[in-house]
Amino acid sequence: KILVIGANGQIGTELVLNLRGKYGAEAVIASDIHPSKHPLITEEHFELVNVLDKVLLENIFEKYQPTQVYLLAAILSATGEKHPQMAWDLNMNGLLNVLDLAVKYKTQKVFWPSSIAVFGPNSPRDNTPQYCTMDPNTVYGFSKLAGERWCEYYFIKHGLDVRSLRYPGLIGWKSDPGGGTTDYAVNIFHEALANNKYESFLSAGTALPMMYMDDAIRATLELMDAPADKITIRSSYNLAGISFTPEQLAAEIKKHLPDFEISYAEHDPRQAIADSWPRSIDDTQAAQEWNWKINYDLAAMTADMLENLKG
Ligand code: VAH
Repeated sequence: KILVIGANGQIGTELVLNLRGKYGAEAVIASDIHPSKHPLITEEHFELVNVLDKVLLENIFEKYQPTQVYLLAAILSATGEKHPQMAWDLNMNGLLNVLDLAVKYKTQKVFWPSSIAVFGPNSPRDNTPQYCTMDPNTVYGFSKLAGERWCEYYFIKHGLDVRSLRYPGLIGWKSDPGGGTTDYAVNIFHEALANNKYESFLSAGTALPMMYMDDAIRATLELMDAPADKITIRSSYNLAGISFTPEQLAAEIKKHLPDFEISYAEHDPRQAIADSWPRSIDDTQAAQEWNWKINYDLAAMTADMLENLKG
């Protein structure tokens, strides 16, 4: 059985759908703290669980003896700044509960997402390398940095085969993002189609590393399928996708919706978060060690998003 914790989230939803497509619905147990509202994820093969309730979580491990666990439950950057203690507690103790139970129940592989949010104001801003100064100043960012250290620690001390990717901002149409700083790049598509306009909470020139969800899910499955001896990084791999600004994304959307207009809000707290992150990422190791390569550039992503969202 494969257990996906955080199945209602932006990534969790897509992972459940993809893993069930690959292994069959009954092979993938979806779990989250609330029932699923997604039309394709019913209460069948679904367990209500709070990843912070270790006793309840252990019952799930006992019941399903999962061979793989994907932990996607987390509080993202913007929400984390509104509720710092809650973000630290969920992001850190949720991970520690899963790592501990994965060792106890001999789970073969664990996936845990890190983020480009582990970099900070003094990290190189362009083509940010795998190893460099990392001084994240959001709770989300340093919870992910600490989480990377714990993942590597459990690999070294317990031999746990835990694998991780530093996801950029992810853009998809099957699920909605929640509480992130990169969410503008998803919201813009919905509003462009509904109202032909969108007010961006990030300034026109704010470049951020981004990736189409199809690429991010494929990267995850390719990493998880790679032979263990090919994996040399047990903290988390840099993963580069596309890098663009709200202005560039708006211009690409206008190629399909000529009347679309973007405007820019001032003084949104998410601007400071975005300004502390890299503009682009270097993912040489992922390319060399498990042949990572993206399929979707900005034009292809925009066309696919609009095609699938226009209904
Ligand atoms: C966020 N979507 O905005 C997440 C992600 C790199 C950004 O970690 O917080």
